[in-house]
Amino acid sequence: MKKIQVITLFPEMFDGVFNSSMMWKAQECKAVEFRLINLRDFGLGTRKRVDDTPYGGGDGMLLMPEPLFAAIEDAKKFDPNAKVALLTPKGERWKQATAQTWADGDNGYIFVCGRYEGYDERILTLVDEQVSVGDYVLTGGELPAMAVIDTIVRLIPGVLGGENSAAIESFSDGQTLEFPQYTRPEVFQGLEVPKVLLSGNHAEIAKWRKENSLKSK
Ligand code: 4HQ
Repeated sequence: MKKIQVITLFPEMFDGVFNSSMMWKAQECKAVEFRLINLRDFGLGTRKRVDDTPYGGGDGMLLMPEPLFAAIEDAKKFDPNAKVALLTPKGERWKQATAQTWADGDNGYIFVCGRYEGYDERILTLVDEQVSVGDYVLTGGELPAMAVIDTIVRLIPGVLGGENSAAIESFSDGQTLEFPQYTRPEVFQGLEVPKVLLSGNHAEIAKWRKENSLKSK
């Protein structure tokens, strides 16, 4: 069973996502175990402080090292072999092929979701992987973590049905995106389904689909 832990100041953001059908099924069939860690629990002092101003001046606040180190230590106690993944726009762009590697491996993951203007750079001494979901700036690492976790969990063997996973395999080489698809009705608001798809000619259909598959960037 793959252990996926998330360190965040907003654990409630994950409730809907972790209880959605695919994620729920993944936990039900013991493919994955989620653990949410509230960074606030490791805050300093009676005010449970987690952020402070940057040395050298500048706008905004940074996550302090002490609460993050303590939260990661707690996560490692639960799963000693887990890799620590930090969500950051400076990270390597998340790809389907990486999702496959992380789903296949035996180790769990600890996702660290930052807030504010970032974190004290010394946190990087505990980080194994820096991941970005794209070249834009979000308010926190929570939405990227949810996207990344979703891509991993659905690839864990047994999470999606047998027929499904076979279908995924043929299109998750990380290069090919899916061809256009249609369902009933044959004509909708004057828009027709391509004739070849109604032909019953499987060779022609396969050829059409190949020609109409997108190459990802
Ligand atoms: N963040 N891909 C967390 C991102 C981001 C991204 C900005 C991460 C804010 C605090 N994370 N900090 N893009 O925009 O992963």
